[in-house]
Amino acid sequence: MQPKAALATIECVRGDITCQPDMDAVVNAANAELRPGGGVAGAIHRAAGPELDAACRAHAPIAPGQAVITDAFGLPNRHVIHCLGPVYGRDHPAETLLGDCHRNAIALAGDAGLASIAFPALSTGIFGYPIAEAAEVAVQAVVAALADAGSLQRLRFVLFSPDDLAVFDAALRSHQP
Ligand code: AR6
Repeated sequence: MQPKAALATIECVRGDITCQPDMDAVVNAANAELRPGGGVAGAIHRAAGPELDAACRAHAPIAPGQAVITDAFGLPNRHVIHCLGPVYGRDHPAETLLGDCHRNAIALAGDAGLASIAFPALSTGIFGYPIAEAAEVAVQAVVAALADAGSLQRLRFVLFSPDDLAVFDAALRSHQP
């Protein structure tokens, strides 16, 4: 019988998703057309360069909850995994769609044999998802998905503000005492 693989570690840090050089993949809070846009998507496309925009064209458009993987070009990572989170109050059921983003991103990372992945707080900026609700959904989804995630050993949530970091830390503690 194969020994059961050790569970992946999950951590929360304050920082910029474009400055995570020790992660195999970073997740983009994308728009449906996978174009640069603002927030995380703007920062990722600026750091990756125009080749990322060109690579995204073949995959667009995507639907809420969906994830697609590309190379990372100028970013210090191997891949970008682009997720379209739900617009809060418009895309239903928001909790399922936000969970799907995390589950689908982890599945793509596992299929690509990646060891590490970093997520921003998907949907909590321009898309308006309240941070505490989003943290609960995100943490619950990744804890469950990592139990079956093959190669993945490390998962990181990268939060832009100290307040958002505190909220994600609390959600993580409540799921991993
Ligand atoms: N690193 C980490 N977190 C960041 C960064 C960064 N560089 N920049 C912003 N955040 P958002 P969404 C935080 O709006 O809500 C875009 O225009 C931010 O404080 O990027 O999913 C796309 O084109 C917030 O907590 O993503 C879409 O149209 C979180 O990341 C739309 O916005 C997500 O903010 C996607 O909206």
